[in-house]
Amino acid sequence: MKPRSRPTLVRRLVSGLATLVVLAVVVVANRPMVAAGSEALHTYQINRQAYKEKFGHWARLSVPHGFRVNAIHAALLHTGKVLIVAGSGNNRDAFEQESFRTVIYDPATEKFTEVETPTDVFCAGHTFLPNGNLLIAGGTKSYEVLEADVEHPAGVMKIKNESPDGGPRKFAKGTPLVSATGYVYRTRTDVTVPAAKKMTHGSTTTVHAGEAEVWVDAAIKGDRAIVREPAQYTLQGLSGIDARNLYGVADKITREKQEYGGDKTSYEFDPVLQKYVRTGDMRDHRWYPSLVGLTSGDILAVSGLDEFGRILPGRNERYLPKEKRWVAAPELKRYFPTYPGLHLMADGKVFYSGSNSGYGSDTEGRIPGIWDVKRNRFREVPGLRDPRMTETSSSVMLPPAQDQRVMLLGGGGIGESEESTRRTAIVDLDVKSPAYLPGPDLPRPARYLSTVVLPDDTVLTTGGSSGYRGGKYRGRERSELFNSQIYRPADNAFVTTAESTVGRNYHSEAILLPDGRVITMGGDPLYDRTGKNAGTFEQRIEVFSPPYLFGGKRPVVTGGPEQLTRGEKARFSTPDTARIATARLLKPSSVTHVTDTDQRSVALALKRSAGAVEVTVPEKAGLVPSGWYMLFLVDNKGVPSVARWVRVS
Ligand SMILES: [Cu+2]
Repeated sequence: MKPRSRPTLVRRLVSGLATLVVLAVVVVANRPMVAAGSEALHTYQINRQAYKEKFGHWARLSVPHGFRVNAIHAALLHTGKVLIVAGSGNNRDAFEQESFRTVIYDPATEKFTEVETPTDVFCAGHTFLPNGNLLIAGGTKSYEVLEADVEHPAGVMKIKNESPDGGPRKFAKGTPLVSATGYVYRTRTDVTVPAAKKMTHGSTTTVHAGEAEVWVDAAIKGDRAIVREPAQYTLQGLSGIDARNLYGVADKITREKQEYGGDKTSYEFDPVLQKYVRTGDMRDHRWYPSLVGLTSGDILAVSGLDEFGRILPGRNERYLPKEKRWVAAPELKRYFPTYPGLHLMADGKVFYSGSNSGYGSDTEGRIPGIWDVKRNRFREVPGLRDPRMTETSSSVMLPPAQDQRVMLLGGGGIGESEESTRRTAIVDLDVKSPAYLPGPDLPRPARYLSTVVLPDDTVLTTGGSSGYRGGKYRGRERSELFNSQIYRPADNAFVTTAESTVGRNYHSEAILLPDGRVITMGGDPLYDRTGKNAGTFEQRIEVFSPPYLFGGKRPVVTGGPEQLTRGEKARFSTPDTARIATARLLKPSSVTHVTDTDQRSVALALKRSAGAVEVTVPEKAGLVPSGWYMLFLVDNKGVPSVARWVRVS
């Protein structure tokens, strides 16, 4: 739905008067109806042109029944369509039935399309490649098992093979291993253990055992088969030399909670074919990784839980787009919590804002800083207020990217903490000793805020909740936030906008559309309104039209090249030359868990000429990474054009 054109004055007066008459009748004649009356008044208010001009307007998107999915991931493709990925959508039944969902929404035609989803990409990481494909890596290999549901003691067994001869050894699912005390544990899946490796240094030869990890579950229920210390286990049925060479070791076998396990599958999603195209697998399994593009053109995958639900101890890896494969990056070993908020800087370094989705250590990897990915050095950035509340916070590179300023917003305490903060903070990465400085407080404490860079150099913040996953906060059962606001970097202040009508917490996202509107999706409350039963995933979609869409006639871009080159000029024709004030390249969003390593707005130097503007693309790849962008021309009242898609290299 496009924003409606301005109705005539007469029509506005007539409809306004009619509503007022209805209201008066309702209030006077029917006192118990006053509440409904105030709702009608609210509806009247928010639909007034003057209101929309000041606060913008929210509208519900009608989604055909078959296309309602749990929007866990979303990205704007260069075809102008919105990729909405659920995978199993945080739904155990869907996971077990291998019902993985992806839909594409086209805002231009309002049509939805289903896309075949080969594996469970739920909780993968993603970022756009220079060719416009969306690299999607990782996902879910296994669902969590809560402590109360763990009946059989279980643990990760490392099966070792001391023999360099006889090649790799395969053990089928259900293979029994026996403890010294006689308890039996069975492998949960097939496992292949490589042969030992012989290493010769001069005259000495050493043998390095081959090893592979696998989940094992005790054959009996209850606590008796729990083992709390590291121990060795024998593989039942082996004899002679095999029994000596092949055995299991485990740190512990307990009835503790089993976390979600990561997957190592990786795809390039092709926006034109609308298809997942498999690439080489990742080296590690990753659940909740962040993917960030580097100036070299490589993509870095950082953090995540491994296939056994353990946080990766700093093992990161690189994707080589030309070869479509992943390689280990031991030179970039560095520990981060899951979904770290990473932003590529103009000089090629990577800023870690401190935003994250938790898991792992409560203290390690929580301090924001600048990561020099050439030397693997990390320089901490001090000054953050509420430094213990970075989990579920959001961070965004403020517009324009040339300012090299990142804002961090809200966040909550570690894990299922009920605490959250109103704090925002801004760091200027361009100064000699970057430090966070306080920004304006949010109207309310907030986690999971969606932040969207708009073409007029402002940032919309919407959604979120004060409590953990929309739940309890200071005595209330529900804590979703309906207030939205726009941050104006020029004034360092928030201005209030219209309120959304759908609450969104965990697993929600918002992205800028090429027509200047913002689409919001998702929300995954832990509990329902009573606070007692499981919550249901929010499948309704809303679209926000910012005030600038009611600010008058939009400038138009009528022609120009599709290909732009860094450091070079390009001409775009427009009948609105005289009033064009700025030109911006907006990198399309690719967002999950309020983490978006792509989103940024790059200012273009602008020269007006008759019937056209000439823009200059900045030179630095750290400022304007290769890929597809939306070119917006913005007039002197802050009204943006509809975007034109361009490809920068
Ligand atoms: Cu999640």
